[in-house]
Amino acid sequence: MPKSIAPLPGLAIALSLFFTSCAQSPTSTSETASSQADIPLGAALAQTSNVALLGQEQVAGVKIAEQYFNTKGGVGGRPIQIVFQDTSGDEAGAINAFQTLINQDRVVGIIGPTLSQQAFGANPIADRAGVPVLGPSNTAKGIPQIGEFIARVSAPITVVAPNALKAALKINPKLKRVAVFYAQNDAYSKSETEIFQQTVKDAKLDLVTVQKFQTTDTDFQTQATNAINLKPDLVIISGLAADGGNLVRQLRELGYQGLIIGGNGLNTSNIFPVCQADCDGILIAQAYSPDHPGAVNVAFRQAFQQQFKSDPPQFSAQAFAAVQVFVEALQAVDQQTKIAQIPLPELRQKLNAQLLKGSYDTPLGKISFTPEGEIVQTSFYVAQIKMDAGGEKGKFVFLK
Ligand code: 1QQ
Repeated sequence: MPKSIAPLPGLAIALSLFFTSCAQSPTSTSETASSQADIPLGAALAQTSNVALLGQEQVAGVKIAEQYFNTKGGVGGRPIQIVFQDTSGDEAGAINAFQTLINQDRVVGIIGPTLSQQAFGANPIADRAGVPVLGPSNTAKGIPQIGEFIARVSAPITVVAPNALKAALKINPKLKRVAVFYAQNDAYSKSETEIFQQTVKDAKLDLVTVQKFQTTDTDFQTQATNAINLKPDLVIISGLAADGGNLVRQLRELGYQGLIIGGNGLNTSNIFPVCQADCDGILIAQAYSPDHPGAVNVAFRQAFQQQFKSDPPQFSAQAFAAVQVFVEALQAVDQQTKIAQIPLPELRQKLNAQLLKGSYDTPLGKISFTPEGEIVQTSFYVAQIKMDAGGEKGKFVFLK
């Protein structure tokens, strides 16, 4: 039996700090977005379930962006209105949220969903309906290829994840034996572990074991013991926040002392209440740094700090960037033809074409897209979690 299974004590409190209910839907049934006061932009994110540990950071980023761009005049003087639909943590929830946003809320585009696993279910619906989707955190292989209306602001695992291994080798150049864990019921985890395993082999390290689990698991004693028996000096985990945090904790409780790399699903301070002091030292690759010097990032960081008293995390920055891309692409469309005069299906089409053409100076740095909808981004980082001795407070320290 596990000694302890973290009951996610932080989640209820953390969630209560956020606005978790759905925004009012625009009521207009007009064919254009013109009779609506504001321009409706959809956000299909996980606001409930364990996946809200990740989704709540996205909601925060989207809201800061909404306020920021509306203060700057929105689109040709018209504000945008973010319409939130909670996807919860699974595919069915994402599909429902997408359908509501497309058919009922009549949004111009959608930011979401939170997980790649959900994107593979929901994105084809938007693609068929001709509604542009920007994935704020979908990192698995194959996301932009879902269709012509699908793009992402979240760099793929292939370019992000290997940086964490490089950082681990810098900290411990002698490390040799690597144990890999991944959640086999999750698309991102499966995609990320492939890259990690290949990177381990390319670095001529020994991949001593590959252990599988489910994102719903809470007891990892068997897999952790199997791995520890093989004396790894590096453990790499591709899973989500709750399961990943519990796995870290149980590895440490069973005596594992080597380095740990966490994948993108562990990339949130919401794992701190789960693994507490045992979170200390986890290495996680980052597609965002709060220190990025661009003016938009400085403003974003300041707004985030004011509200949450901490630096913005990657998921919030990516969500902000997704709103920014939509707003700036809408502005470009509006300059050609007033968007109030464009029927919604045509507006969605024009918006999709425009957003793929543009380049954007975001908190993530300068980004653009390939014609297929893959993000083009240049700056990546690695952070290490530092916990205080009591295990209550922690932070992500960016490595040089
Ligand atoms: C994906 C991910 C998640 C861990 C982001 C929340 O990277 O599902 O693609």
